[in-house]
Amino acid sequence: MFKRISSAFNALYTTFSSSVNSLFSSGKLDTEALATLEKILLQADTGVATTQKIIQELKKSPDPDSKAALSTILTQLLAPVTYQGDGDIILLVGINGGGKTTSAAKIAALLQSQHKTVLLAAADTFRAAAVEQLKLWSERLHIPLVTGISQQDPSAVVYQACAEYKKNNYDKLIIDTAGRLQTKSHLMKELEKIQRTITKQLPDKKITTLLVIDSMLGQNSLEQAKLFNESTQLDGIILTKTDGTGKGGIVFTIVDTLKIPIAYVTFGEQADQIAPFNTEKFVSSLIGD
Ligand SMILES: Nc1nc2c(ncn2[C@@H]2O[C@H](COP(=O)(O)OP(=O)(O)OP(=O)(O)O)[C@@H](O)[C@H]2O)c(=O)[nH]1
Ligand SMILES: [Mg+2]
Repeated sequence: MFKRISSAFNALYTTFSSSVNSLFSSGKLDTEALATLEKILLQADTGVATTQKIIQELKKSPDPDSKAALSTILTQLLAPVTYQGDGDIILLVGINGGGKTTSAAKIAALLQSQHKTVLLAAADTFRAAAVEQLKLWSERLHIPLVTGISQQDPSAVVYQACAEYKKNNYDKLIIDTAGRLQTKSHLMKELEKIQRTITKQLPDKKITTLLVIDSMLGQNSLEQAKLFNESTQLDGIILTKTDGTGKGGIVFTIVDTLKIPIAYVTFGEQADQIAPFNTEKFVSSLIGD
């Protein structure tokens, strides 16, 4: 399990990587080559503002023709925001279909493989199927799960889960939430209530709130992230479905624009298809050494 970290990044960088490498192999980066690089960055979903920043930095670099210069610029762009690691309580939030429930199971499996005791909580009481989905994972992975009944207040499930977590001294509690409620403000209020419930129940525990984003949504994912970031304190992002994109540039846009670190990258539908994000590894996979 969990030996596939490189393949997590593979899908994100392959197109980008081969284009960048062929560009630098021709030696000098003239105006035309810089325009091509700009195009490659934009096609990889880097976004206009961040792309401009990268190109400007490269022009200013004493050695703009070297891949090393680009590598340094990209690393520096990501470096100021690094993920501080998982707290005791991991709360997954995001728009419906992004991959919250699957990511909850994947993180639970990853932590379990590190010999941590894990409790899952199904706080998406909005849809009965959502609870069933997490229940299946819980059975498959042999990880205990706290559920409520359909339409129950999600915070009531979280309350129960916190009590169970405390009582049996678990290392980690992972909470799956709903992606869709009546309105966006309902959703945000619900998340605030869940966070308040945890803080009240477990005042000494560190809560990590992770926004789950579908990488296939490209620039739209940035809009989603902004929306959540406005009303919730986010500690990191889980970028999902990287197996379907080839557009690793979104990583730079998210980090550069929102200053939120990428915590995990997920790919595929198996429990072990998740990798902690690592800046150096990501940049070197992207443009080679
Ligand atoms: N290929 C691929 N599919 C994924 C990945 N993560 C999740 N999925 C699939 O995407 C779909 C939605 O995932 P869920 O985990 O149910 O998403 P969610 O955010 O919980 O959705 P809601 O509960 O509706 O808010 C499911 O079919 C998952 O199997 C991934 O990393 N790669
Ligand atoms: Mg779900």
